[in-house]
Order: sequence, then C-alpha cells, then structure tokens
Amino acid sequence: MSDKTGVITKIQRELFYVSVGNEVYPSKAKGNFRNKKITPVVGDKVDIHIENGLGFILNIHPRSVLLHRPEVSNVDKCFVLSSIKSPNINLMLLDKFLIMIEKNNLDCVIVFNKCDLLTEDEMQSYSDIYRNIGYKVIFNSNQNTDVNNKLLNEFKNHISCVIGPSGAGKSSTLKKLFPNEDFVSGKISDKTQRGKQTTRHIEIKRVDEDTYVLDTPGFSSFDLSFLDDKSEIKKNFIEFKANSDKCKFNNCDHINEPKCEIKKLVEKGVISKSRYDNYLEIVEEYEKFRRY
Ligand SMILES: Nc1nc2c(ncn2[C@@H]2O[C@H](COP(=O)(O)OP(=O)(O)O)[C@@H](O)[C@H]2O)c(=O)[nH]1
Ligand SMILES: [Mg+2]
Ligand SMILES: [Zn+2]
Repeated sequence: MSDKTGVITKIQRELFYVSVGNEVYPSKAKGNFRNKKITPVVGDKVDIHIENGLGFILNIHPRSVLLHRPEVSNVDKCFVLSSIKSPNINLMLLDKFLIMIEKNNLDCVIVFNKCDLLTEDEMQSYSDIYRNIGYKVIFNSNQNTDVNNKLLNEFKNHISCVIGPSGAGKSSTLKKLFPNEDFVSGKISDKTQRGKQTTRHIEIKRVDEDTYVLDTPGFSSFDLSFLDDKSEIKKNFIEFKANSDKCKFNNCDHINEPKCEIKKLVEKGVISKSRYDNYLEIVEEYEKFRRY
C-alpha cells in the first residue's frame, strides 16, 4: 500500500494506465470524480493510491492545457500533418486546427507529407502561405529509407500530439521516426478503429526520456465547439493579429468595416486569399453553430 504521483498515458476500457517512472499501474477513478463530473484524460498528472497492484486516482494536478479533440491534457506542441495529394489537402481543416493551436498557445509544426507525389512548385505554393506568416513547415516522405532528422528533432523534449486528416500518413510517419513503438498505420487499422468506437483507446507514448507523442485517428471535419466566443477566431489568425492595429476600428472584425487594414492586405496579395476566405467561412459557421 502506497501513494504515488504519475501520468495517465493510456485509457482503455474504463481503466486509466498511470506511468510512474518505468512502472505502469492500471487505475480506477474513484467515485468522487464522477460526482464532480471531472473525467481524467490522457496526459493528466495524478496522485494514486496503490493496493495489490491496482491504482485508485485520488486527484488530478492542475492542467496547463486541455484539448477536447483529441482529448488530452498538458501537451505543449502540436504537429499538423497533411498530404497535399492523395488525399487532397483540406486548407479549411488546417486553418481550423491552427486556431485551436494558437488559442492554446501550443508550439506548432506543419508537416506536408507524401512529398514524393509532388512537384517543387506544388510544394512551394502551399508552404509559402504558412511560412510567410511565421509557421514552421517541414516536408516529409515515408517512401524512402532516410530518417527525417529535422522532423525527429522537433519532437525532442516535448509532449506532442499529431493531428491531421485520416490517410495523410500520421501513423506511418511516427512509425518511421520511432520504429520501436507500435503506431498502427494503414487502412486495416482505420477499419478496426472505426469498428471499436465503443471502446475508447487513447494512448500517449513515451518515445524517449522526456519525449511523449500522441497519435490520433483521422479527422475529416472539426467543429468549432472549442471556441468560447467569436472574437477568438480573428485573434487566432496570427497574420490578422499582427496587422489589426492599423484598422480604423479597434474591434474590427475585418468583414464589412470601412478602412480595414486586413482587407487592404488581402487585396494587395500580402495576406493569403485562401486564409481570408476560410476566415469568413469559419465565422459564418460559428455564427450558425451558436444559434443551435
Ligand atoms: N506515397 C506516400 N504514401 C504514404 C506516405 N506516408 C504514408 N503513406 C500511405 O498513406 C496511407 C495512410 O497512412 P497512415 O499512416 O495510416 O495515415 P493516417 O490515417 O494519417 O495515420 C497508407 O497507405 C500509407 O502507406 C508517404 O510519404 N508517401
Ligand atoms: Mg493513423
Ligand atoms: Zn479590420
């Protein structure tokens, strides 16, 4: 019988797996959590009481970050991994992910995968949109044997999650970077994941001393329920935030207002039309969503 502090690294079938150093204790959440409607999530730092090898979660330490999709706490970095072809890139989804990442102040790397299928021009036209406004963009392909060290280094000493559309190559990329881990890639795994939707299985893997990675199943859409209010949309388009002090109105939404610097920069081609159009669409979607 003893009490220890650890991190929830896996949740499967009502059991929380708490890692303490190199030990893992399957644990249960005590009734007091259910009463308070607090659910422990992967990434939580918890105190547990251990009896006969089974842990009981006593309390959860304050969370630095809590994401709902994927449901994980205390991550500090997010990789958005997308292919440009096969499947075709979905810039709307990418821009929504970036809003969530900015809102939570996470480090961010955009990974364009399957670059073996692309020409230089195709690669550049998409990467320019995001590099020009300050995002780190890394190209990757899993169709060769070289390890992408630039990408590998980005994971070091971070607690990261990898998000992106299904089929983009998230699991394949992680498997190649961390060959000792069983990240499951390919179409078969997608099918089993779908078939098992009733059993929640989410796991953050310790791939190195202070390096943790969470792979996520694919997203095909991403709702806006993570936003607390409409103004969070404009605040988390980083290129708007950087220029909005020149708008005539200081609460400018950059939509219908006169003398809007953002609209001017879109016309001049300084701010990407694709980003701005997605902004308008996201605002519209949010307003509809709020009405229900
Ligand atoms: N051409 C090409 N195919 C890839 C690459 N990476 C992954 N794939 C393929 O894309 C499919 C989906 O990969 P998977 O890792 O399961 O994607 P996930 O859904 O994002 O985890 C699989 O058939 C992979 O073999 C790549 O760099 N180039
Ligand atoms: Mg996968
Ligand atoms: Zn404006």
